[in-house]
Formats: sequence, C-alpha cells, structure tokens
Amino acid sequence: MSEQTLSHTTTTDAGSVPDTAVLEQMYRLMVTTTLADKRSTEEAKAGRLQAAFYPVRGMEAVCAAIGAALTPQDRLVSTYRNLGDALAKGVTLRSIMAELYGRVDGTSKGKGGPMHLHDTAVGFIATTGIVGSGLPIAVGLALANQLDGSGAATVVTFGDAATSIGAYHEAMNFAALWKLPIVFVCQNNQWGEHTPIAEYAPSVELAKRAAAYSIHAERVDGFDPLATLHAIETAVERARRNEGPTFLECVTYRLTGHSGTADFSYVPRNELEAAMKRDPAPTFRSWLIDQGLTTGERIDELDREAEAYVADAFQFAENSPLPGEDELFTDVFADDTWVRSVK
Ligand SMILES: Cc1ncc(C[n+]2csc(CCOP(=O)(O)OP(=O)(O)O)c2C)c(N)n1
Repeated sequence: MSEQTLSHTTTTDAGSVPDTAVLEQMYRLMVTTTLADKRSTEEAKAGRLQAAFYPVRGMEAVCAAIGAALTPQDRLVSTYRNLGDALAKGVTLRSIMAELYGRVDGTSKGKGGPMHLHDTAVGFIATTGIVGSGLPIAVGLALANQLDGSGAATVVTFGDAATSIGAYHEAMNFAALWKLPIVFVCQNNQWGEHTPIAEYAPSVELAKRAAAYSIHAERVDGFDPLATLHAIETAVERARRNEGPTFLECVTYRLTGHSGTADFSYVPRNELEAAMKRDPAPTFRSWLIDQGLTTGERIDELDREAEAYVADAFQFAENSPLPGEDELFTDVFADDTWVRSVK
C-alpha cells in the first residue's frame, strides 16, 4: 500500500458530526451497497447477469459521503464501478439490478448494462466504460451550470488509473481555467486492474499531481465516511460559490477482484488483510455504537431493512421481462436514419 499523507485521517478530526438522520442514512447506504455488491458478485459468478459486474467493496464510505453531500439538483457522473454511486444519487436498487440482468425495468431497459447505467431523473447523468471518459462529460455539465447560474454542482468519480489518461488532463485544465463548479472525486483503490499504483504513477500522491493544475486538491481517508463527507461538502460549497473546482483523492483499497468474476490472487495478502480491518460498513457500525450515536438495536433494525430492500430488488429484477425484439433499435441511436433503413 502506498505511503499516505492525509488531510483528514479520522472521524474525530472530520469536523462536526452530522445529526442522527444523516448518520443513519449514510450507514444505510453503506450496508445496502455492501450487501448488494456481495449478491451481485455471486450472481456474476453463477453466470446469471447479462454483463460483467464491477464490485465497489472498500469504497462504500466514499459513496455514502457523496450521497450525504449532494442535493437532488446536483449531478453525478460515474464509471462502470458505479453501484454505490448510483444508490447514493437516488437510483433505485430495483432499476440497477434489472439493468444488470438485462431486463426492461432497468435504467436503460436492459440495453445499457453496468457501463451505461444512468437515471437523469435523479441527476445520475452518465457512466462510462472507457477509463477517464467521464471527466470531460462532467466538465461540460459544470460549464452549463456556470452559464445558467443555477448554483448546482457536478461531481465526477473515477479510479486512480484514470489520472494517467489524456482526457483527465484536458478536463482538469479546462475546469481550472474556467473555475468550473465541479468536484473531481478520485476513488483511489490503489489498483488499475492487475497493476498497483506505484507501477504506473511516478508520484502516488495523486492530489499533489492534481494541485499542479491550480486546483484545490486534498488527500482524504476514503475509509472514513465523516472525513470524506466533510471534504466533499466543503468542495461542493466551493463549487456553489463559483470559487472553482476541487480534486479529492479518497484513499481506499480494492477489497475484491477487478470484476465480480476476476481472480485477485496477485494482491498481497498482508495489504488485503490490513484493508479488510477497515471494511467501511462494519467499521462505521462499531464506531456509531461506541460513540453512543446510536444503539445496537437500532443498527440491527437498519441491517434488517437493508437486507429486505436488497432481497426485494433482486427478486424484482429476476421477475422483470427481457426486452422484446421490437426494442432492439429504440433509444440506441440519436439519429435513427440507419435504423429506419434496416426496419
Ligand atoms: C481508455 C481505456 N483503457 C483501458 C481500459 C481497460 N480497463 C478497464 S478498467 C481498467 C482499470 C482502471 O483502473 P482505475 O481507473 O484505477 O479504476 P478502478 O477499476 O480501479 O475503479 C482498465 C485499464 C479501458 N476500459 N479504457
């Protein structure tokens, strides 16, 4: 695991503690994400999904912080590793799972899959499978927000390896130049598929590289939901005041393989074991109880609710019909000239 210099390290120096409703909502999101992630991985391994699944285990605290910091009018652009981000922005688990099963009740009627999950009604604008390609899209959205003066912020999430892609550098440059209302949230899980960060980046402190664009940049403990929330809230406020972009490097660790079916025996066991000790949902659970911010009974109740929500979503998705042949060409091309020629 890389050397870490963090601007916020523990929940105790994360600023004020949010009220109970926010804490519970964050815990609910983390535990729902963990449970849905584990079940999706099982479904992927059993060959029951229509596409690959990209686990978000290890990143749940970052997703919960995004959910707590954004309002419905703010917009989020994510990647293929999007389960937690989508839930955080308010996409229903039913529609996410139906999309992964390729069913009509999915966010793209089963035709988009995990790489094109989106729900514009809740501001979850786009997800992409091309590493780094979400950043220029988000910069365009932020420019639109700046021009219309709506005070909305755009957040874009991406992995650590995306910071070595050309589109990332173009996006960062324009965002800094035009002081756009955008927050770049790098979910640094320290792996790009099979390659550890130190083998593809000359400096593993990605926030330092980002600061060279004259962007306010910080390194945050991405296992810590409140430290991450504080950093994202501050960045979103900066965006709303039109004071320009922020880059947040949220340092986590990938607790699974790259995809639901991928081998990850190459990951050093000692690193994985150390990271597993900070598994976000159970760690936050213990912390909330230890701090007296909630009771064990209340947490058990939230766990049961999350289990029921996840079970319902998978059942709903399995029962949803597959799209008919008549759906093959609808919503696929913006210009349907070609479609009309083959019908
Ligand atoms: C432009 C591009 N190059 C390569 C790939 C193949 N690829 C898919 S995911 C991935 C790793 C990306 O790692 P990172 O950006 O850190 O995100 P993570 O998967 O860890 O969330 C690669 C190389 C791709 N999809 N797009």
